[in-house]
Amino acid sequence: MDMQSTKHIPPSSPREFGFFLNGKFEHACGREVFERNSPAHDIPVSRVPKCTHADLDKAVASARQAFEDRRWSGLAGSDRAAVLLKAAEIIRQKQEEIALWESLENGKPISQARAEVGGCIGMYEYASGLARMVHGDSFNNLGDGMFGVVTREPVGVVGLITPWNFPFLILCERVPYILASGCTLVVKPSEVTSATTLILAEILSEAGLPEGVMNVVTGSGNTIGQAMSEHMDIDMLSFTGSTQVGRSCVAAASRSNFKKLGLELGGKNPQIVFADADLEDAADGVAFGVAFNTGQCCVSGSRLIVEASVASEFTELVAAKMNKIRVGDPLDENTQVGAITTNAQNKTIMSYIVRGQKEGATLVCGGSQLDLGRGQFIAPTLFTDVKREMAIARDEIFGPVLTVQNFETVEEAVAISNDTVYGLAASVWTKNIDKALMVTRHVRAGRFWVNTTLSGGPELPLGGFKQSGWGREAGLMGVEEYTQVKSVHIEIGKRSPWIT
Ligand code: TXE
Repeated sequence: MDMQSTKHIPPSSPREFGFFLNGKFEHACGREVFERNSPAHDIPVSRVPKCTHADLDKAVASARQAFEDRRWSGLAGSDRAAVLLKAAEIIRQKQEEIALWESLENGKPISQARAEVGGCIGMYEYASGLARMVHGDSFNNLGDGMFGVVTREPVGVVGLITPWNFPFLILCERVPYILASGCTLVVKPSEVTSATTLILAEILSEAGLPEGVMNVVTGSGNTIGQAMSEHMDIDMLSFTGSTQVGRSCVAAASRSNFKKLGLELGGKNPQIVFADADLEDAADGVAFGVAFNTGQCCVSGSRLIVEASVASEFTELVAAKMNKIRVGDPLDENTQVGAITTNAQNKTIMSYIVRGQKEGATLVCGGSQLDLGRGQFIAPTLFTDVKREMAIARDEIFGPVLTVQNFETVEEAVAISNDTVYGLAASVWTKNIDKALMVTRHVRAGRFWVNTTLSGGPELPLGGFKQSGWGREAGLMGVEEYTQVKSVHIEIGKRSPWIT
């Protein structure tokens, strides 16, 4: 099928999804349901059950049973790899269906959703290799009487809480790696974008994942999410979302069972542009970096930090690019930027735009809601005359809003870049290798791009410095995070007695 020629329309009635427990779907059956409206079309597209605490306990018990009887962790890595490879194949077959649900629930352009699902296939393929290669270490240098072996064991039952901005991509930056480690899972997707997580559970089951290894509970963050972070039988929690909720996960872990935590939280990521950069390329990259996914992106390049000598020329180039971005119906193949995902997020972004103007920044382009007849859309927005203390320069807005600050020296560029509580990502644009390396060394961020932005793949780990989180996902580290290390000391030969 030629994907690009597929013309999608929103469904005429919402699709009912169940939650996924011990290898099968459980339907609402009297539970309250959460109905999701497409943020671009203002019509209901899906319904998921609001799971109860009892449902969560069953899901955790199912994952616990599957972990303890070793139906997954006891397999050879090659057997786990076979399931992950099969899943990759089924995702490829269902790419269009998954992309459609991403687009309907999140509001992102179908072309972008399709590309994201395509990227996810590679995550399963890559993680399948890691299932076979994850290993420990050995020490043969401890003297003739001792041999040391370091093994890695799966950490156990993992709770995974995901957000609504990249429901499938963020899920797949974690699930295949967690499964490669041998852990079992209880996943809670965002209540507004649960469809593709439920579709994935079915795909994995079809690929041969044993029952109970991956369970999905649906429901809100402050009930089910909170209960997961407090749960005594979840060994590790991977949370992606706001820094505020990340903080509450840390508190909940400390008052429950000290579960291990992986946290990917907010960002206020710099785009550093030197005068010697290819300004045309950089302007395109900067506009893309802030507007992609309507800026609802933890690694969004939301702070432009530009060398003063080219600041006005460069800002004009960026504004011209931003004005040309095609904002519209996500189901239209030509759309580059779709709808704002939630009403709350829409309000947050608009309130920051108002606040920026009140605080004295100059609005160069955008700044308003776009009326497309239905849905919620915001024009890509650019502010100059931004001071470091302004809220638009400090807070994660999570929208298509770019602020501009100027610098004179490399040191100043680094200082402005680091003037944030976050440290998730950064980009630098220059043709001078020394400047690129100095900035890359001194800016504190977990992901860095040189003369590009927002690229990625299954090999490189993801995660943040400072208040952007703990730990790393994806890559080999993304499997190792879900393991515990055991050191084994093996005595060789006759013991030299302590008591004689
Ligand atoms: O996030 P929440 P929200 C940032 C972004 C955005 C802000 C608020 O700045 O404006 O967060 O968005 C679950 N215990 N990011 O309110 O609440 C929730 O159900 C456990 C950055 O939507 O953090 C969902 O599954 N879980 C970000 C997930 O947490 C809880 C992505 C994220 O929701 C919970 C999204 C609780 N008490 C927002 N409360 C990124 N890093 O990419 C909610 N949740």
